[in-house]
Amino acid sequence: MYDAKRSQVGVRRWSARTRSASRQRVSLSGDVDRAFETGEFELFFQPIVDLVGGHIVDVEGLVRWHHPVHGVLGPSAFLELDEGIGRRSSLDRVVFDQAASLAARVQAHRIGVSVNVSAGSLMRTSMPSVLDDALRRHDVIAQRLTVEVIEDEMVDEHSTARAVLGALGELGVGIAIDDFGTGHSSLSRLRRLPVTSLKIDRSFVSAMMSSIDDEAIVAAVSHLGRALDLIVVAEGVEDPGLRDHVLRAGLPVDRLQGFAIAEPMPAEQLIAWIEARSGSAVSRV
Ligand code: G
Ligand code: MN
Repeated sequence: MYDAKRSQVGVRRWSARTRSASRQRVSLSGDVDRAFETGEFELFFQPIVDLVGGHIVDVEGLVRWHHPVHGVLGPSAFLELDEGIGRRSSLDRVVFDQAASLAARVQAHRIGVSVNVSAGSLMRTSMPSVLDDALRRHDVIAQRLTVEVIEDEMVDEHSTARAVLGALGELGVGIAIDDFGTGHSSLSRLRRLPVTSLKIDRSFVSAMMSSIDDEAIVAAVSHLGRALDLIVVAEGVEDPGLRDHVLRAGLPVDRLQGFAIAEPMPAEQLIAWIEARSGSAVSRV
């Protein structure tokens, strides 16, 4: 009986699906070097609008890998792998460069760009200068760029991460706590670190129209953000009625992001989206 159970577990562990997943990981890992050489990583951009006016004020850059065989892959398919082999610094370089390039094109429209960095990036003391280089090359002021870090990765107990965040703060780039409300948060961390905005996790935002509890969490977090003078972003806006709902409830949310506003899109499509909404041209350079 025990043996049978054990072998069942064994069968499940080594199912065809798992094997093909691990084969894919191995093959992806071998593909990463080529991907950097041939420029297969592309930053997509998702608009972030201000609550009251509905104008685009920022975009979040989300990396995609145009894999010649597997198609378009999101970060969950390759970030861990990239981290594991210590190549995240190359990915940061690509991401910062594409983010700064777009920021240069949209800065006349007063639109900023946000990028995601991982715990691994926060452990690299060279990261702020890699970002600074990208900003200088594209002639973008630091204030136009925001670095997003998920709550649990903002380990201020670790002196390297704290120094890196401090250096980013000194550069003048914004620092956002991403997916706020899902991690192990120390509220005092919000005061100690040079945080400038707080993104309320999409699980609360997407459920707030149908759940009083989730609305209570969004209300509490947004009031906390406002009290600490942070820009409060609600991410995961999937219901077109959410904007009115938040306005009626008088919640101190500054910005909205989500599929109900726009999905992540390539730079050229974003430029067209901005031009269609603003009626004015965006730099082609
Ligand atoms: O962890 P972070 O907030 O950076 O994740 C951004 C991810 O959320 C992207 O993959 C993006 O495509 C996705 N996303 C953006 N808007 C929405 C939304 O309205 N609903 C859901 N479920 N996901 C979204
Ligand atoms: Mn993010």
